[in-house]
Amino acid sequence: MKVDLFYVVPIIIGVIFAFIFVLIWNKKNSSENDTVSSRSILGLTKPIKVSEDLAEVERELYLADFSTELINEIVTKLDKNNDSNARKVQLKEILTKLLQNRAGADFSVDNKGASGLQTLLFVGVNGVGKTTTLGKIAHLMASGKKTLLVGADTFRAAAGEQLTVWANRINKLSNTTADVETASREGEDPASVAFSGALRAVQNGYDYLFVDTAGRLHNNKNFLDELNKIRRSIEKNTPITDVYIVLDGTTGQNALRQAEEFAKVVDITGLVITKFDGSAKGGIVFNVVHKLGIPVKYIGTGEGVHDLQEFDAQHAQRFVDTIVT
Ligand SMILES: Nc1nc2c(ncn2[C@@H]2O[C@H](COP(=O)(O)OP(=O)(O)OP(=O)(O)O)[C@@H](O)[C@H]2O)c(=O)[nH]1
Ligand SMILES: [Mg+2]
Repeated sequence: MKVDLFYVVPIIIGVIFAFIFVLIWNKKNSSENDTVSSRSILGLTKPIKVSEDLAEVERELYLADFSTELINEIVTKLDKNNDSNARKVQLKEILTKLLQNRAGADFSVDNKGASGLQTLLFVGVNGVGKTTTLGKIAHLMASGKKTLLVGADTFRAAAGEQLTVWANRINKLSNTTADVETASREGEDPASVAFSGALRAVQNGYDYLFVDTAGRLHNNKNFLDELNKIRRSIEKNTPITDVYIVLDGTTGQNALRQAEEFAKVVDITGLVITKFDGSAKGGIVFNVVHKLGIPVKYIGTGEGVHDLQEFDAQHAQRFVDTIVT
């Protein structure tokens, strides 16, 4: 009996310690996913190398996915006789100016509806990261504010649940209670969900109304008509202050065409480029701003709640400084 206790007691103590260790380890890892500091966009894209040879600079811009139209515009502005250092300075100036004239999130009070409600609508094609971006931006803005997330996406089965997961995450991380409004029955008209969500936000004094929409093909007329209907049904209750088109940064020139089609249906106020942590090339940021004259307001750098870079004039400058080398 004595011999048994000699072995059993240390084993039991060992098991208890191992159990406590596993508990602490799991807790640490799960909270780390939500508390990592935001991943910077700097250094995520391949740099543009500037040399004395103008044709070489042109080639570098092509490789970085700049549109032909924009490359031509840039190259005509570049001084032909510059050495590589002077050319680098000049190129940085041109690119910074392009972005800074448009960059910057403007959440001015003038933008809000009569009740002080700020309404943000998220649009874009399938899988670009609309819901994820909505969640990240809501988290950024929601602290201490009354926030409603509306899922006007009755197209995809789990869309409502995905929004609820985001609301729970936001509530856990910030001092707020983000509520969710989704379809009450399957196949409900997304415009009617948007309508009741907007009405609820106005009647109950919410500060922010975030409206998520289904991914739709940019060239599918029915889907675009439906989006128009969603927009109108919100506007019956409150003005839409921000319309963000979410573009997948890894899709290159295609993202530009998508944005052009969406712009025919809704007044886009800001661009969000996601998946910059993937194979995104720097050119896309400049192409969309150049073509649409709309500012890039955020850049997504991962799947986590903090993986979002606000893109103001200062960030635009730093972004250009790091990609032109
Ligand atoms: N790496 C990376 N993944 C992202 C980023 N943004 C979103 N994702 C991922 O992209 C996938 C699609 O994201 P969603 O937010 O569901 O995209 P969506 O546009 O709402 O999709 P639909 O509603 O089906 O049209 C998910 O796996 C996200 O985690 C990002 O910036 N970087
Ligand atoms: Mg979605």
